[in-house]
Amino acid sequence: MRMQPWWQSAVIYQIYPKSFQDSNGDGVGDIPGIISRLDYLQQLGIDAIWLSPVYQSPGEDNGYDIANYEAIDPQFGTMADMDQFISEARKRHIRIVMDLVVNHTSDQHEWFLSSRSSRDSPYRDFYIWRDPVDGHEPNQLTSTFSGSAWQFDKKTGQYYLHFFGPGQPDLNWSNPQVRNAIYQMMNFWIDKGIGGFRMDVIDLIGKDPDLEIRENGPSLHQYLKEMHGKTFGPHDLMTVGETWGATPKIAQQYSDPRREELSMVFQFEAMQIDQQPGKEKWDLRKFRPVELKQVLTKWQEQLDYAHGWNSLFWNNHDLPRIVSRWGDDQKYRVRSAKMFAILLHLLRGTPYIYQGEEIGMTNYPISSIDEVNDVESVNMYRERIASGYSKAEIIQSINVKGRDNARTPMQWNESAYAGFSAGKPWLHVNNNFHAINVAAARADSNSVFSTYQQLIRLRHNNPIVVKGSFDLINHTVPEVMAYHRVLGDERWLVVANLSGHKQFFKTEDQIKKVLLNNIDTIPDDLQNAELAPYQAFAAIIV
Ligand code: TEU
Repeated sequence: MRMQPWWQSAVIYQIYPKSFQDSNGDGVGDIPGIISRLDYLQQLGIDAIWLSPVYQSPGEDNGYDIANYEAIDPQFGTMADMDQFISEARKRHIRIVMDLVVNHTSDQHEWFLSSRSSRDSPYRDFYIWRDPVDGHEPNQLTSTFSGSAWQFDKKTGQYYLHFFGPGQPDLNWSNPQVRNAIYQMMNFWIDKGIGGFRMDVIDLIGKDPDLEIRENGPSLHQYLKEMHGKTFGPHDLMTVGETWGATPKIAQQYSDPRREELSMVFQFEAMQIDQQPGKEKWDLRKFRPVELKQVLTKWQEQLDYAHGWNSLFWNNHDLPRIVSRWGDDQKYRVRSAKMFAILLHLLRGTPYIYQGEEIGMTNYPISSIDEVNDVESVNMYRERIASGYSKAEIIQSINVKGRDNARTPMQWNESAYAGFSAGKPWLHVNNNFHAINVAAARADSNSVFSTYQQLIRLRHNNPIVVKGSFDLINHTVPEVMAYHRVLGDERWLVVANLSGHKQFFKTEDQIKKVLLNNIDTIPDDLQNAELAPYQAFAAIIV
């Protein structure tokens, strides 16, 4: 039988380096800062760190625009710092998963500088250049960051493709030279002893721009198999692809080990239930717990876990904070943050924690566009003002969905700038840092942090969390999600009230031992129980 890979029982912690810990007072987080917090992460209990980009970059999209894959941006430190980080992490049994942004580079990458310099450049076909059609863009493809995906370049009289900002030209994956250059670079990092790769918008690399095919293009899986063979395949690494367009069937294609592609993918179906169907994330729609329950269940049931794997997450650097988004970040902040943690971490798949989630950090509301840093929100604001939306409406969308919500500096303690930096941070610190910070959470045995710690321990110590089957309990009110995990004779029950109201709950199960809860009182008669607002618990049952 195949050995259980380490990443199936692992919990991974995402660091957004710009906002994690500054060590030199310039207001920007850095690698020495991260090293100084490794003991904290070890106490939390995580197995690996997904490190958002630290490569050399002009920073138009906070590092997702890479100018040199084999150099560290000076604002984050040096390659020596990076090597030290990898080895200090290893001492604590923590692996480093690098962010691999290879759908595009920065327009400052030497490949692009050469590519745009002349039609005869040896690097011309590293990118996607097309002639104007009737003096206009070659077709209707649009950028995720607003406007056309085509940018005209006067010097050589052609357009280049950019699915993100114009400073992020798309690489031409149909060119074998591009693929080999990327594989070489990946091997550079593998040789440094990293733990794997998180692959940015990997479902775009098989694109066919002439047919206006963006994600899940015809060559996608072929490229991933090739990459597997030429880079991480023979090593014990984990890989997770960011795939906004994955269905359970597609996720299976990526993650079935027999296909030799990736370990798992991030899929975003649940993250889109609060937007209007067919519209953008800014077009808000009310959160309905029953829809979340349906989507989570669908993925638990439809992915064949014997031949595939899923990831579990509420948050990342592109998403609003879960406790503000679907919980209650005021009166029930602690309780609802714990409820979301318990609900997610006892599902099947590999959980990811985004920095600050483990202390229940919240969104940062703004009142004017001047307070916004993120390129996606800024461009959307301009575009929507031009098409007649009111300022108030747009600001509301940004407050609910904007990416800066998750990017405010980590709140470590009560000192100036929340202990993040000695100098003025690059992005505002949330004013609630006096109440919500790591020091306060560590001093309180009932904190959100301690719930995350316990959940990680439960996963490490109980194969049922990793391997047990999942069965939804069907007969619940729409606001309650409850499920069983079963492995051999062992049976666990997990119950979560996703609403801020009392709810009734009923099951024939009898509790043998309570494993975890977010309020002191567990209903003693499960045949006719009343759950408090946002109540959640996990128990071994008979
Ligand atoms: O994100 C992919 C992406 O499409 C996001 O921009 C996301 O769709 C958006 O926030 C939702 O509206 C990845 C990175 O995670 C993101 O930070 C980068 O900006 C993007 O790729 C480009 O590299």
